[in-house]
Amino acid sequence: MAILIIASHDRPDWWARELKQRDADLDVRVWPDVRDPADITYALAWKPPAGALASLPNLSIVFSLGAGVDHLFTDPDFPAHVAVVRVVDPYLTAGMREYVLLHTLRYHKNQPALDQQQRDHIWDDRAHELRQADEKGVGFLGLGELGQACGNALVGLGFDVAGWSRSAKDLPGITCFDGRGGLDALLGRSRILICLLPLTPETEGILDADLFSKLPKGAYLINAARGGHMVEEDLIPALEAGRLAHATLDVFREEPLPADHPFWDHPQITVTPHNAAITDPRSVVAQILDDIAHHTRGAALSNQVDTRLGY
Ligand code: NDP
Ligand code: OXD
Repeated sequence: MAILIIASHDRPDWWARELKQRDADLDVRVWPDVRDPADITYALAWKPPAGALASLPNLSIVFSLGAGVDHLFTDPDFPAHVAVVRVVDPYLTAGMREYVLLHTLRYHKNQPALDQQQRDHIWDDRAHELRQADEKGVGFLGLGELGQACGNALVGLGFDVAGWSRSAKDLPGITCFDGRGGLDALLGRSRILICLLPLTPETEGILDADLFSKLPKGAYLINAARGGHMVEEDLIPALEAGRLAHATLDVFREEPLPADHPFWDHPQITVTPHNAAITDPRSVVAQILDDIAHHTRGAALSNQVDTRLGY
């Protein structure tokens, strides 16, 4: 049994070091140093090159090094028989909760407009509508691990929180909508909309002009999920028409965001470099080794992805 780390942009040596610290006898290899491909039974992967996983004949589990798994399924040769496990981790959840609280509160307190007032040397403490947290509808696209954790934190601060998911839910303190039929109702009450959906064929391009038109005028958008959720050409027209007031984007169709991309300099857009929540190998390696132990005993894996649904 050998473990292959195949994550060129995600600190592969750190993952290798953490694995070896837990068990010095593990046979850990770092792509492209595979040696005999038949030795590899487990892969820890983030955006692996297309065809790389298919070249490992005895691969049984791929551990995504993030919560999302879309980076695996874009490979047309992704081996269908292989189990996929994703990250669900308290530190990752805390990171996203912090990001969502930071940017939601920034919007709630009108900070982007106040930043502009400062640049213009304007002292005006009455320029913005007074709306309390419980009068501020915050809507989540996605009510999974991250959407629920962030939603609960905002409920704790007194916000009027709602969310939308594929299957119906009943969550204390959160107004729940589901399915295509529930989306418009969620949008209509969301002054701050937060996308925490997985990227799948159903959710690709969901953040488009049509969706923006269903939000209250002057709504705020936070996309911390995937760049593929956004129809990028639709964003700046919606901001400039006042349909949206501001957008905070952590994820982009092309990452790193190209230096000449119009989002960088737009005054109504905040750009962060896909760091809303970062997987911490010190915590996640233990789960991976537990799952390998479960697999060896024939027991169920934790956080296994439904490959038919794609998340
Ligand atoms: P989960 O799988 O736990 O939750 C996904 C949620 O989306 C579920 O509520 C699910 O519904 C819902 N959903 C999926 N498809 C649809 C659909 N077609 N229509 C309506 N709802 C849908 O994922 P996580 O919360 O753990 O993570 C969400 C995403 O966040 C990840 O996939 C990743 O892309 C992104 N992410 C970004 C990070 C960053 O740093 N920017 C860090 C970590 C994650 P149901 O509950 O019914 O299944
Ligand atoms: C993730 C991510 O999916 O970092 O965990 O985007």
